[in-house]
Amino acid sequence: MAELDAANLMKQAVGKAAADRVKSNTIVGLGTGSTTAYALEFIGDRLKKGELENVVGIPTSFQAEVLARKYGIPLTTLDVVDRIDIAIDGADEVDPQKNLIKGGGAAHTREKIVDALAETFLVVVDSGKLVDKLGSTFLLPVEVIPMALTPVMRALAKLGGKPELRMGIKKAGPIVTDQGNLVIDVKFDAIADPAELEKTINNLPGVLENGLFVGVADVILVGEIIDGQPTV
Ligand code: ABF
Repeated sequence: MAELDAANLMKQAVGKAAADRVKSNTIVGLGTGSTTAYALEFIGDRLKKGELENVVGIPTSFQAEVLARKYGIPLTTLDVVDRIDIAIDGADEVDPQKNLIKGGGAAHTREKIVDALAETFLVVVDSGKLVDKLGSTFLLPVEVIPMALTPVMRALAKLGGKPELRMGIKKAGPIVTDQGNLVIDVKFDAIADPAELEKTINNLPGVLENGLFVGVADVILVGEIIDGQPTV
């Protein structure tokens, strides 16, 4: 097996730390992205070893659903459960108030539903995701229904952003979300009031959800390399 680089060693360490916090007899929100993928793998390992029993997952994306099946995590839906005990999910940026930008995987709409419902939302990131102000390194993703693309792009520009339609591999066509919608990535130079911007963007007709997660995260697990060793 290929050796992991530093970024992946941090992701693996933080994924394991998150999986270790999952308890038996719980309903777990299963996030999206490469860091969470390690957590799902370790949850699957613990289930196989019998360290964990009666854990069911609620996936935040088709990607999470596929990985959960691969790692043997039983799945359920929001129609049949009355709670989510813990959600584990990644982020693209984390500020000192635990506010997040998510949506680099185009899954933020379902992620916000699941993560916000969880009793504990555990965010798994490597240290490169920590910022003083949201928007300083990452573009803000906005999921929009296709017929509203142009008016929403104009409205985002009026709010001071630089909007761009997210394209797929080789720029052959736009990325399409699990809901059949499009994603606009918006450059804002450091977001002064994330709570206000989250609400303002979600009020634009045609916007389904944006990637600002304000006041949703409970615990941030950060993977770092200290003295050459991956540490959480
Ligand atoms: C999802 O995956 C997203 O909301 C976030 O955009 C991304 C983080 O991915 P990774 O862990 O691969 O950096 O959690």
